[in-house]
Amino acid sequence: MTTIVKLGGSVITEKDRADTLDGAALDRLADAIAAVDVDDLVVVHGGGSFGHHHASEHGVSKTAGSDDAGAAVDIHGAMKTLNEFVLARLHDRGVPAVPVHPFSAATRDADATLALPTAQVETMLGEGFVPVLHGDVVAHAGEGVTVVSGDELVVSLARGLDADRVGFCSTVPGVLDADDAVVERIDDYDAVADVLGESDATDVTGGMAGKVRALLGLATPASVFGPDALGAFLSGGTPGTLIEGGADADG
Ligand code: IP8
Repeated sequence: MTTIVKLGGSVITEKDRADTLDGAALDRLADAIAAVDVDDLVVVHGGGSFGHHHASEHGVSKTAGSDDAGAAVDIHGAMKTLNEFVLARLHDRGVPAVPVHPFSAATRDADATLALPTAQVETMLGEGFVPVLHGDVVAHAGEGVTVVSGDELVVSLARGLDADRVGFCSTVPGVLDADDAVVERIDDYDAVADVLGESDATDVTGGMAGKVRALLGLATPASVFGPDALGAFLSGGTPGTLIEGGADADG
């Protein structure tokens, strides 16, 4: 049983202050991960005030690239720093976490399609490690480097590893409807398009609409939940919103 969990960058960092960890929040998530013995767990984390701050300083996004090596190393370096914080908190609790840096492994082709080889992650899982990936920059044909988000990595890993469960630990307790109540289950984008807002801008900034659409394209069921529910998810529950595209939707 392979489980992939994404720790949102806004959850583990202080989004408004550059390069600032929310250590207390990360401690609580690391506690939850250490408390449940999940077989074959892959962790992915976002950029928060580390990656996004440096990416925006260099004008780099998922679509706007840079061929400046200094910019690439700066953004990647900020993400490696955050990754080291995550690893350290997991190690403190005995979780056998090891880093995987997407910049060294993944690419985007000229159509912006992401390719993330998974043999390394699979071998790590087989050896009992918990691979910890992160949003990063990747070499992008014709663009230099662009940002790869943690959400994109989760979707790619879910397909590549044929994962059984995917979880997004986000700042909100799930996908919210117009009254801010958590939508329990989504199996059809049109049914929730109104509350999610159907704008391209939302997608580019990695908002909930783009996330839901991408997750509906997966054969793997995905849960979106808040930080307090990470333990419940890892224990096999479905807190927050369950997004199920269906068995035919293998993308
Ligand atoms: O927070 C972004 O990852 P995300 C990573 O998952 C960078 O969107 C480098 C900005």
